[in-house]
Amino acid sequence: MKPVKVSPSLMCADILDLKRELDIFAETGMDLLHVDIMDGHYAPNFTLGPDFCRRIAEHSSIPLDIHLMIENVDAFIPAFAKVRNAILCVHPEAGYHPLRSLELIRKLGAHPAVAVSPATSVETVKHLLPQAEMVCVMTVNPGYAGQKLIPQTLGKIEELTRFAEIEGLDADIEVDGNVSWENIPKMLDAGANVLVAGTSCIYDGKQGLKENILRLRELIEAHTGSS
Ligand code: S6P
Ligand code: MG
Repeated sequence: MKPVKVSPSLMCADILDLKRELDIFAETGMDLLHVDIMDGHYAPNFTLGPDFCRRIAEHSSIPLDIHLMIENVDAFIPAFAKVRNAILCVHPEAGYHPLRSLELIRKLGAHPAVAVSPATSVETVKHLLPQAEMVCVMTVNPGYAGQKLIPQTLGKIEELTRFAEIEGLDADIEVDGNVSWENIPKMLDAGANVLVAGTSCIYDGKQGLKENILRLRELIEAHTGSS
């Protein structure tokens, strides 16, 4: 199994205390920083944008994992591709030619990734995987933090894991949505190796951020034998 990576969701961060939280992520060795971008059309909410991403990348050396839940994504890829060493993740059902979007991301020097919404079939992304470095399996509907896991999405992680193995593809498999203490073991068993950490684990408010990150590390280690 690949080493498990953690990608804290900045949508869940305390915006007034962001610098301290970014320093905790550096200190605790977080692998990626998950940034949700929404447009009020494809996703029914508004969150962060390219200026926010650029500012974060100036302060933190952790690569950004930018989740583009937006329509007309090709028009915005150039702005996000300016962020150093970023993963740009697109939704195939939000545009007409997702392969073209992935190629544009690569051409502009960023890392292409593709997301699967809960109601999107794995078949749709199978044809995109050779051009993607990561596939993000959404286990909640796009739009909000704090939602409940849609159970049938776990089977999609398994399906993609098997497909990647059979085809010899090296894409990381990320899981996004209700990545909770209870759900993490099932997600890892299904084959996910990148966990988006939000209000269900590191931002659960029950302990401090640092304590929760250490708890998450321990859970991953106990479950996989690696941290
Ligand atoms: C949802 C978004 C996610 C959330 C994440 C929050 O549209 O793509 O990345 O930020 O799900 O985590 P949680 O634990 O509150 O579900
Ligand atoms: Mg997300």
